[in-house]
Amino acid sequence: MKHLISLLTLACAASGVQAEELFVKGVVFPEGADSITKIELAGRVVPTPQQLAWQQRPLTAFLHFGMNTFTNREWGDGKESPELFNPKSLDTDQWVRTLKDAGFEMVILTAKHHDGFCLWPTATTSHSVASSPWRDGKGDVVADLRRSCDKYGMKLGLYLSPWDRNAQCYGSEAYNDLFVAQLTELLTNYGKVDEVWFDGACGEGPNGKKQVYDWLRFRDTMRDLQPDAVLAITGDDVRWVGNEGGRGRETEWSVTPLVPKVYAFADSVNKALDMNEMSPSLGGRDVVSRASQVFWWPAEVDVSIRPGWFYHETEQPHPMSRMARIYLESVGRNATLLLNIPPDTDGLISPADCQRLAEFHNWIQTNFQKKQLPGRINCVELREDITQGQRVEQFDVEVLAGGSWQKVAEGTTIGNRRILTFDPVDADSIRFNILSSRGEPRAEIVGTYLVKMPAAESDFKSPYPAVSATPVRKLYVADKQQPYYEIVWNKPQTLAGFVYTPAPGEAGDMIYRYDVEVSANGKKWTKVETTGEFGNIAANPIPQEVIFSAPVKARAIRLLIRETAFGETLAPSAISLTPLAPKE
Ligand code: FUL
Repeated sequence: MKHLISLLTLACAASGVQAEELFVKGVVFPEGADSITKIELAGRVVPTPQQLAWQQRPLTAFLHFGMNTFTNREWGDGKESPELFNPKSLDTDQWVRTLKDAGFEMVILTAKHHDGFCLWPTATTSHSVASSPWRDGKGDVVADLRRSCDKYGMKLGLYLSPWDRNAQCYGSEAYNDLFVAQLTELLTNYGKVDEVWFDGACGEGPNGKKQVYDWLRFRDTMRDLQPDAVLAITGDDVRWVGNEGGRGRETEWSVTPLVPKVYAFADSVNKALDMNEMSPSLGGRDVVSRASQVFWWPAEVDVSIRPGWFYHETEQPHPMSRMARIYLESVGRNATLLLNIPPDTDGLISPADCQRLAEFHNWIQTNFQKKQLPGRINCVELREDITQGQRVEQFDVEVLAGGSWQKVAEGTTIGNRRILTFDPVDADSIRFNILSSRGEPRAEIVGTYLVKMPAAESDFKSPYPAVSATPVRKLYVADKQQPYYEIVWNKPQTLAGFVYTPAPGEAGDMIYRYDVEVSANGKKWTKVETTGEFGNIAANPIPQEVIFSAPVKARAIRLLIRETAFGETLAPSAISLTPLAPKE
């Protein structure tokens, strides 16, 4: 099947098509259905009204703020004193105004992260703002944010971490009750909530036990209390794209056989299909043909404007070249962008982030607002009418230039929005050919642009200078069988800390828990860090900077491995370790 749709005849593309039965949110294939039937039915799965509204809002801001902001960590261990939480000038109006001006339509706050500290005065635990010095324990960050959202016309979403490293009852049924009670407070006392985010990370609680979550009960609580909200990640409305680096897939299906965790059969079916959120193909003919049902489960790209999710003084926002790429590879690849902007220790969005947000907004406005007709162009935006399903499987785009048609772009999926860039060309006309689809496609070109990509700039650099080091040697401590990496110098060095850069790849090749020792003579060793954690390293494998509480003088340093991100005491095959000197 080959359709030619020119820019001028787009509006007619869908006319004359017979009404077909559509399946909201998912469809179970009839027993014994063949692949052709399955593909055809998959093309008729459509979003719920809540999912549709959500997919049509391209930009949501994430606000990672809480105990980690004050301890300078990515994952807290739940033992932090509430005394540490004390933002001097917390101003949610500044957050929301900044984000509104930058084009965001919703903000999602980490009401509770894995350390269990609650940003609202919950009745469920004393581990909350009520026990902190901030506003003499009378503050409520969620209530402040609600007021600011109302003031500026912003939607509100809430992140409530199921993993809780503080709750004593974690690892028992009582924790599910506690979680439901927290959810009930948040979804009852703070007005309309449009997205609820249940993170997928699940480690041990304070007793070393893991929790069996009652996902269905959590979901039903949310549906009862906020029926218009979508449930993200471990819910069945919004899917995690599979990485925290800001990349949607080139082939990104909103219809997938991957079963959301909320269903009891998720693990067995996903295992049989050999699929998870990170799989490269989530909705192609190959996987749909093997499945017995499919879901409308569209992707959300969550990524931070900085390397970490929480504010760290030594980090800087990504350069505009990276921000532009993130936009094209999220919003431009059939996903929404959930961009994290972490408020700082004062409780404000930092000046550097405000500036980057303004530049980001300006770049989008300047490059994508004017839907110019062909002339000089290097970008095309395509859309499918997803109210009728996601159907296009293969297409290309041609321009008429110098009297002949030439192909400038090609792709597989379109979905809600697909943006493709190519070398600039002076075009008299443009056409879009659908080469393969699941039933009658409804797709169109919505704009052509001449996009100016920001000049490439390198990303984050540590403000601590590197100490020149002899190559890392990998050795084993014989008695404990605890592998370690060691660096030795022939004269003493002053060390402020180090950076460990995980090699991209498997979680088993990344260090999660570690100790650090230094030595003046290579014989006697002193621990400078015990059971440190590179929190969230598997999902977000960025360089991990560790700064010691005070600089140390040493001739050798060791990084001892307690656990990889895969939970084993093994040495990754290769690591990159850079010792740091104090700042000048
Ligand atoms: C992850 C968490 O572990 C991170 O800390 C962060 O909250 C990110 C958005 O989700 O799974």
